[in-house]
Parts: sequence; C-alpha cells; structure tokens
Amino acid sequence: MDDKTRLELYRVMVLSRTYEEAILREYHADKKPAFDIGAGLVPGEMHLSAGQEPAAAGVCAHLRRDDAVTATHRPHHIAIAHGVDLDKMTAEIFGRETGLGRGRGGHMHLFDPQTHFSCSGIVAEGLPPATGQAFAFQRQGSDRVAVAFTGEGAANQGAFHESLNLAALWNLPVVFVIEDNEWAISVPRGASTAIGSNADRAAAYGIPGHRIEDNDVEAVYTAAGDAVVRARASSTSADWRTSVVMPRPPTSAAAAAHVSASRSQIATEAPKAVRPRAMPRPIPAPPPVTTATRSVSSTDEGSMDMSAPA
Ligand SMILES: Cc1ncc(C[n+]2csc(CCOP(=O)(O)OP(=O)(O)O)c2C)c(N)n1
Ligand SMILES: [Mg+2]
Repeated sequence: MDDKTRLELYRVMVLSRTYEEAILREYHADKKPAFDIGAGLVPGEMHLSAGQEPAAAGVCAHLRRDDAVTATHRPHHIAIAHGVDLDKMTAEIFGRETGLGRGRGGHMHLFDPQTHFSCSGIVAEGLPPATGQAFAFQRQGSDRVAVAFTGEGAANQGAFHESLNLAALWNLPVVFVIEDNEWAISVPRGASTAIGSNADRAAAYGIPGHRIEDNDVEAVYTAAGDAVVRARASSTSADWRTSVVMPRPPTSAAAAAHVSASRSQIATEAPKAVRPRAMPRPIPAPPPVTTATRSVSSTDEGSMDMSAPA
C-alpha cells in the first residue's frame, strides 16, 4: 500500500471518529442531569461506531460515488467513508428541513441519492435492497457495484441468507460486509451464532469467505479490493462473478466470494426468475376475535448504544 492510500484511510477514520465525538457531545448536552432519551435536540437513540472505522474506510476506498451502499442502524462511519455530505447528514440527525430526508428520518434512516447511500434501523434490512440494486446494475450492463454493510447479529436474520443465496445464484455485483463487534445489543456472538466465524457461512452459498483479525484497515482494504474488483468485473465481462466480503472489527473478519457463470446464463435465467406469476389465492379472513387483546405500544425496541464496541 502506498503512503497516499494509507493517509487517505487514516483521514477518513479520523474524520469519522471526530464527527461522532461531536455528535455524542451534542446528543448528551441537553439530556442531563438524569438521562432523558426523549429530551433535547436529538431525541431518541444514537448508535455510534467508535472502533469500527477501519471496516468503512477500507471497503469504501474502492467505491465510486455511483456505487450503491446500504448500511445499518450504525451508519455514520460508512456514510462518511462513502462521501455523504456532512452538512446534510448532520442536519438530518438534528431533524432539520435541510437534512437528507428533510429531518424526517433521523440518524438511522439516512438516504442520499447523490452517493446512492441508504441505511435502516431494521436489522439486516439493507441486504435485499443492495442485492436488488446489484441486479439492476447487472441488467443495465453497467460496472456499478452495490455494497451491503451489516452487523454480525444480523447475519442470523433470514434476509442475510436470502440475499447471499440470490446474489450467488444470479452472480450479482454485490459485496456483503459484516462488521463483527461481537455483540448484538446484549447478546454476545457465541450465544446467538452456531459457528465461530461468519466468514465460514459464505461456503454454504458456494462462495469463499475470508476473515480479517485485529481491526486491520490495510487487511480490510486488500480483501475488499479483491471483492470489489470481482464484483465490478462481473458486470462487464463474460465471466460473471459475485463477491461477498465480511470484515470484522475490532478483530475483523472478511469473506470474499465469487461464482462464475456465462453471460447468457444470466440473460436467460434471471428474467425467468422474476417473471410475474399469477396472483396467489386471497388469504381467508381470520376468525372473529372473541377475547380481549392486549394493547402494545410501538416503542423503538433497540437499546441506546453510544459506547465503543467491546
Ligand atoms: C428486524 C429487527 N429485529 C430486532 C431489532 C432490534 N435491534 C436493534 S439493534 C439490534 C442488534 C444488532 O446487532 P448487530 O447486527 O451485531 O449490529 P451492532 O449493533 O452490533 O452494530 C437489534 C436486535 C431491529 N432493529 N430489527
Ligand atoms: Mg454486532
């Protein structure tokens, strides 16, 4: 790696850390003396990414502004690394009209058409849209790629496996990145996940996996570079390849994957798979409710998480 690239990775990581430290100060400023999550300029939850900057910086360094990125409820470092406008993102976090979503989305629901960046508070929600965007890029014959970031907890969600399966089956130009901070709120990875490394799950879809330890930004950069090159080539060459990458901070893991098929296979099989089918039969009406139902309030279920990952 040359010094220019190394310096740029460092710049992105420092920018991300200082940005989030500033957000944290403002977030806390008017919630005292007793912490009131609903009070202040930024009411609600705040999910920060201290310690996870290498994954975002190392992967996004390979992307262009017209590549699509989907992120999680912990999105700032990825948005910064992909070049989302800081003023508009900050305005969104503070609920201002000048924000990316006119202040309606908040910090977990950033959407930026300029850089094709989006994120969601629904765990694993970003994977299917990234897969869909990759499908569109493939159909358009462009060399754009999509990258989906997700947490290691999200790798147990159905959408994760459905997306990997379809991406591998159709050889889509999409890269999946798992940021493994070893916890999903209060659940350690070992209590939720049957295998030690999510990178090994790539094999279930016929795609190689690679795990990066020690939060090594240069190792993430190298692994992601291979995957993005494969993904980009999949849209332009006759040798179609899908890539799946899984970095893991603080002891990072990365998985890279590729499958090959001919262009004609994609051209003939992909449309068949999405051809509209006959409408399913209507679902029968449920039986009338005879007992009183408990009312449930619709509070956001995630925890406030402002600390550095363990
Ligand atoms: C579909 C869904 N289920 C549950 C939640 C509640 N929830 C919010 S964050 C979180 C844990 C996510 O863990 P991980 O994917 O490891 O991401 P991390 O917070 O560690 O970055 C959960 C279960 C949610 N937001 N969406
Ligand atoms: Mg996690």
